[in-house]
Amino acid sequence: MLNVISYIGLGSNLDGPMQQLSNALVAIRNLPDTSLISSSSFYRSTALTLDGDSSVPDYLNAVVSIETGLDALTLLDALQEIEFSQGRRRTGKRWVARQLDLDILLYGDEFIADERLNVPHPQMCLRDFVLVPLAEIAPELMIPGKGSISSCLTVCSQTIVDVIPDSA
Ligand code: ROI
Repeated sequence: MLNVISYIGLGSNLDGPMQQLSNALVAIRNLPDTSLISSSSFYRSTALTLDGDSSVPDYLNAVVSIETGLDALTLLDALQEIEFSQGRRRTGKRWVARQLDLDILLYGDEFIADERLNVPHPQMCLRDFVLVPLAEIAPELMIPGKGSISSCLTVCSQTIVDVIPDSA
């Protein structure tokens, strides 16, 4: 049963980001009870870091929308399994380079506050590497509790360097 529209943010800056994102798209397509609705282009972005460390490699970012019958925590489990299968090991450290990050940005219009999952993603409106690809696939989307993408874009980080043409 497919019913909830969810938006997933993808990011990678380790071990072949282009291939990481491409493989993740295939894996998301193959999730049970789920269909991929749309995927944004890939965007190269400078790493947002805690201390502005400029030696951190650039990221590749994208956003996809899916329609899914999985509940939010089952979806999270499935996405973490994809991250793991693509080499990601959680060290407990945040802000470190990673092979693959798959974040549930939105799950329908639900607000979720769980120790494993907060939706809408708490930082999504502060990050242009989320908002710019999201605006590409859903320009009219209203973010629950935050408003329009364009209003969020006026106050967020400026990391996007360029769009990779024909990458979606
Ligand atoms: N910076 C960019 N540009 N893109 C990301 O996906 C990303 N992910 C992260 C942090 C460390 C916040 N920086 C990022 O988790």
